[in-house]
Amino acid sequence: MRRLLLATTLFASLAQAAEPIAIDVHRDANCGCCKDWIKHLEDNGFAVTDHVEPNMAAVKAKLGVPHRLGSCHTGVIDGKFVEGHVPAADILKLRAQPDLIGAAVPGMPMGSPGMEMGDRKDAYQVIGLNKQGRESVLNSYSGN
Ligand SMILES: [Cu+2]
Repeated sequence: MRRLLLATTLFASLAQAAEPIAIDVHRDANCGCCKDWIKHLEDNGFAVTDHVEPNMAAVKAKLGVPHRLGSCHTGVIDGKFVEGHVPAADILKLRAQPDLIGAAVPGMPMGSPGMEMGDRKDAYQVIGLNKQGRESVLNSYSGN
């Protein structure tokens, strides 16, 4: 009986750990790399609500994404923006920092999630933005 209870408890906590993380993604209808990024998120435990938008510039302006940090798609999680090809692990970092209003991988660097091009890798950084408009480096990836 005791063993059964333990097994049940263990199963319950595992199920909880596997709970998907909800994120909204706004993208243009014809954006292929956006779909590949969504796939990357889903493969890493996110539940994506996909929004096809006629005007991404308007969406970015509304969500407070600065022009200099712009990329293709824009995600929203816990009210924070996730701009461009941000790796799933760095979205978790963003969530853990209450002072940040968003994170971005500006442009479309080769080798970032959803931008795989064989072995080609650009160096890129994940930039965090705080309420005061100050940027910080959340993570750095090296190129080849
Ligand atoms: Cu892209």
